[in-house]
Formats: sequence, structure tokens, C-alpha cells
Amino acid sequence: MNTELLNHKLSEPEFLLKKDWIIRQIEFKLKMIDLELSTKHNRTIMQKVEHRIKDASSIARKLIKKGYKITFENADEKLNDIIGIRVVCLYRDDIYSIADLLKQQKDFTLIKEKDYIKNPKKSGYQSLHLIFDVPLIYKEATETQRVEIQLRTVAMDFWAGVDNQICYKKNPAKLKTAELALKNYSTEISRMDKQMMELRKNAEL
Ligand code: 0O2
Repeated sequence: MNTELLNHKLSEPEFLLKKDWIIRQIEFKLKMIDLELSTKHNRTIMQKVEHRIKDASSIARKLIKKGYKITFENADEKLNDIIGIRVVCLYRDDIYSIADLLKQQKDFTLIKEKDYIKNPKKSGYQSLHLIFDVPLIYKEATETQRVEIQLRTVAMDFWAGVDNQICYKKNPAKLKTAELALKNYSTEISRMDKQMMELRKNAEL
């Protein structure tokens, strides 16, 4: 299958409606979680929630990278992040509070958890990734849709945004200096995130 055909399948109304339905379900859950935590701690928790549906060229690239043929079935079955939701908050510990509440949702099945905060990627990338199966019920049928939720601080989001523009998925041979600098900034960001959390904790005493 070529990317054009994949693009056609990914643009079908039923496919898009189902993805949109799941995104809305999750965003409502996140609003409830935000309300619960902000009421409990008396401060704003989530700074930003955004979503995207992966486009055909990005799906094709990832299928090739993972060694699969470019087919609609492989895209739907093998990739975890066709639906991606990103939650950004100020403090590192809020990420884990949100993650705990997401894991408590009876209708969400946790498939995989990747803690790139405790174990940053080689690039320096930090975020907590939770991959869930979320049910979509229509008439008698229940089908599940896979979703990746990325949780990160504002500082981690800043880092990932810059990395995305400069290094991520770019020609590595040309990027040694930028890669090294970003790796160092990732360590700085981690240190700063911890200090900001301590500042807040001390202010709460
Ligand atoms: P895009 O453009 O965001 O769609 P899995 O199949 O779940 O086991 P996966 O998805 O192959 O593993 O890999 P991984 O490393 O968990 O990465 C998932 C996503 O995290 C990526 O999606 C990026 O959004 C983000 N990410 C991972 N590593 C980096 C990095 O070094 N820099 C930046 N800026 N982001 C990163 P995609 O599909 O690669 O990209």
C-alpha cells in the first residue's frame, strides 16, 4: 500500500469520527482529574492539554522504522500512538498524580508505561508515556482504541519542542553539537524541575 492509499483510508469519516470520539472521552476524564486535583491542592494543575491524530506520512515512516509493511491494518494494530494526547503541567509530582488517577479509571486498560522522566532517552527526552486501550461502545458492540498519553512539565515540553525542530528525526551526522547541547539542557531542566517543586513545597508549609 502506498502513502496515498493509506491517507485515503485514514481520511474516511468513520475512522476520524471514532478517533475524535475517543479524544473527547479522554479530554473529559482529564477535565475531571484536573478539577479533582486543583480542588485538593488549591492551585492550577494542568497548563495545557493537546491532541493530534498521526498523519499518513508519519504513520508510514513509523511502520517502516518498526519493520512493518505500510498497510491500514498494521497502522491500526501495531502503532500505539495514532491517537496522541499531551498533558503539560508545572510540577513533576503533578505528572504522577495525574497518572495515578488515569490508571484508576475502570474503563481504561493500561497496556504500557514508559517513564522517560526517571529514565530519560539517550537524546535527553523526558516525559511519562501511558498507553491505554479505551473502549468505544456503539449499539451492541464494544471495540477498543489505543491511545498514547504523554505527561510532561512545561520545561520538558519546551525542551521537546526545541529538540523536535532541531534534532529529532533529522540527519544525525550534522547534529553532533546540537545533540550534545540539548542533552546537557535536559539535565539542567531536570535539576530545575526538582528545584521548582521544592520551592512550591516550601511555600506550602
Ligand atoms: P510524533 O511526531 O510525536 O508523532 P512504542 O511503539 O510505544 O513502544 P515508540 O512510539 O516507537 O514506542 O517510541 P517512543 O520512544 O516511546 O516515542 C513516542 C513519542 O515520544 C514520539 O512519537 C515523540 O512524540 C516522543 N519522543 C520520543 N523520543 C523523542 C525525542 O528524542 N525527542 C522528541 N522531541 N520527542 C520524542 P513519534 O511518532 O516519534 O513522533
